[in-house]
Amino acid sequence: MKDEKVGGLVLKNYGGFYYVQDSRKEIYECQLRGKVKKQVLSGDRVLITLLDNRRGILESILPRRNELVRPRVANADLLLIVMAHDKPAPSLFLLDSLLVNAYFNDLTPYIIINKKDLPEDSRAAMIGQYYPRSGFNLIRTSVPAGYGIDELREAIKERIAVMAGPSGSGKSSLLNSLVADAGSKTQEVSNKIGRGRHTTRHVELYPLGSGGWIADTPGFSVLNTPAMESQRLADYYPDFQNYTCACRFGNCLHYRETDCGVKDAVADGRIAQFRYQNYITMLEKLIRK
Ligand SMILES: Nc1nc2c(ncn2[C@@H]2O[C@H](COP(=O)(O)OP(=O)(O)OP(=O)(O)O)[C@@H](O)[C@H]2O)c(=O)[nH]1
Ligand SMILES: [Mg+2]
Ligand SMILES: [Zn+2]
Repeated sequence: MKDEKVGGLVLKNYGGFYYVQDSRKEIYECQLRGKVKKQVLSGDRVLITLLDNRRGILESILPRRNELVRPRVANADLLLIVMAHDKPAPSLFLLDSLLVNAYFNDLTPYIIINKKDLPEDSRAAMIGQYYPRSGFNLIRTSVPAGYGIDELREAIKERIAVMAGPSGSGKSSLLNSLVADAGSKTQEVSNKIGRGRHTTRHVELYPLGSGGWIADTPGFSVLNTPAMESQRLADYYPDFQNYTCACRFGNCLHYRETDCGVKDAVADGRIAQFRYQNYITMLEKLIRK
């Protein structure tokens, strides 16, 4: 046991300790070795020296594959974009912004349409019609009916998932039904954090009994497009890629150009009109910058 080093995953930072889970699912309360200067994030893969009584010393952080700002998590694999059938009605612009952010940060997005037990708003119907046939992952869920939870659990297996979406769409409720079997209890993430308040946020990764981890995030309604060359934006619209070969110009922005394969696809409904409009809104913001 003495001086044995093992690898693990940081689940949370709380009260000055880091809680690190090893491959056998044991959780160690760790103190930070003084020489570690970088900020340790939930999701970090680390090396720890084991002490007695499930304690340890966090020795070093392994290289990160990505690092999100909101929630502040390292090494996330999946972005679960939670929208509701209704209450609140989905925002198509927020959905497309979140998709761009997911691809930009090298996350696999899953569109989760929750509250399947409620009648669907027309925007929820538009999402259901367009995205699955255009190759996006989409799962419908209902927390009270227990619908779709197993499918969601299967998607998260062995991966680190973070959630995003408008306030009230059911992110915390989904998280609670996913982790119930792991015996964890989630606290409500406060929505009041932010503007003018200096509260430190403890982002916690909750292990699922079936494998994988999930983090909650308070809801929000707007999100910036990541800073990039306007030319790059279409790279983060995978459904446009089948049509760009028909653009006359190699550097086509699919904007004011003539002979544009993307605009042709919009004209005959292969790309949804609203999706193209959201692209143009983001593009114009990038051009103006
Ligand atoms: N009918 C129905 N209500 C749901 C469902 N899931 C969640 N709710 C309800 O929707 C409300 C909001 O759920 P939350 O889980 O707090 O939503 P949230 O996305 O975490 O919201 P924020 O934390 O504010 O971002 C609660 O009253 C839930 O009980 C569902 O599938 N169907
Ligand atoms: Mg919540
Ligand atoms: Zn084009």
